[in-house]
Amino acid sequence: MASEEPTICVHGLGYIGLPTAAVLANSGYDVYGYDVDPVLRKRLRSGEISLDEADLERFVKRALDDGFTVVEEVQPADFHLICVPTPYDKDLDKTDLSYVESAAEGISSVLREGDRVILESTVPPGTTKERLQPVLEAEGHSVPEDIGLSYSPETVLPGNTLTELRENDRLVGTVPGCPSPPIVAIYDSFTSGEIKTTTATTAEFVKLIQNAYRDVNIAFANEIAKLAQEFNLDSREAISMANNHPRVDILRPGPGVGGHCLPIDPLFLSEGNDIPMLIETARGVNDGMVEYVGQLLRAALGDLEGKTVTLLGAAYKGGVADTRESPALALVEYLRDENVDTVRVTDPYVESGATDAAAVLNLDESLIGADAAVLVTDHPEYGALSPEQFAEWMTGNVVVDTRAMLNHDRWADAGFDLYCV
Ligand code: SAJ
Repeated sequence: MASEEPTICVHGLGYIGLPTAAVLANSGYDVYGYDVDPVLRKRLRSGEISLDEADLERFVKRALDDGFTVVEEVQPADFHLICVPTPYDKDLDKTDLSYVESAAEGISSVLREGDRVILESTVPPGTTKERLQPVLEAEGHSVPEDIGLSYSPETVLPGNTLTELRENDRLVGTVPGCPSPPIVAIYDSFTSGEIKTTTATTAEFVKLIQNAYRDVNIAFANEIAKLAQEFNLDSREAISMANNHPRVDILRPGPGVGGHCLPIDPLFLSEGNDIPMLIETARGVNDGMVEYVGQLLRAALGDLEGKTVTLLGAAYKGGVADTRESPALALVEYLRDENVDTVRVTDPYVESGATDAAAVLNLDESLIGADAAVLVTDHPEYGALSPEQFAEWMTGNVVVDTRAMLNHDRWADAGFDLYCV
């Protein structure tokens, strides 16, 4: 370990803080990691790490053996990196910034002249300057005179965290008057991507419009899928051909948009005020896909009452175990409201008991006696599902493929009626 390197304290050891601490330690910094959860701290210290991504887990384990220390109390450090959750309270129409503020209180108690604080959590524009700065200044320090303050959003794609942490371009936004080069040097030590500098508020805004853009693009793809069905056309083939144009890049239709980012971040832009019409409509289109899938099922099965329906996938997208805001769980609720007799869920990544919405069963036990199966999550394993095996387990012959992963002819040959979004 190069002891002349600055020290860094990472606050919040979740799916961003933990890998970020690990890449920083790997770059030669002395890194302290602090999380308010004592059980998590203890587990991490005993090497018990369970992350969705195997390569990431190995990488974090190695860092914990060398350069990255999980600490019981916030430590003084040259740089403080805040990576805590910022949930959105839909009842209050407000972002819950309490984790950011309590991390800032912890930091302010150990702040020294010349230290620098960087916020990475997704927040409404203006948060760094208007909410974080006053807490840091409560103990007599002042930004930018003796403390540096910046915002640098993480942009990693869950499922590809390590690669994107080390390769994505990075935005470093500073509060006016604070120099950006020391912060740029930190990110430059581990990313091969380009680092651009701006103001903290612009960087906060950019993070939100990136996710809102993706949400709107997927909503467009979902609308195209519905339109294509009216014309009896294959929407994926049409989108793929449209994308051959050098300035067209439409995303993929599906059962709706889940995860903690795309469905939530657009709300940060307005916080209780009128959300821009296009963004709000896109949210409605994507949330409405669950009902569209329900209509496909109804068209295939007739009355849904008394039926048994199996959902393939509980996670919000393929290859991850995260069920937050998952379209699958919204579909469970929708089908129950439609008086479906039994809704079963299976998922190779999600542990049984991981969600309150439904028990997660093994593939075979979820399908025995089912009238219909709905492929909701694009887990790579689902491309290899066997229609002959399904025919043995299921009572009915209806399959709805919301991700276009199944080979239509093969499933039809095995006697299935296959419906696709
Ligand atoms: N989805 C589709 N069609 C597509 C792509 C995605 O229906 O063509 C669905 C997915 O199935 C999923 C949802 O959208 O339900 C979101 O998945 P995602 O892979 O698009 O994004 P996230 O939420 O996993 O990660 C996003 C990323 N943002 C952007 O690409 C602009 C990631 O880079 C961010 O770091 C992350 O949000 C975040 O933390 O904000």
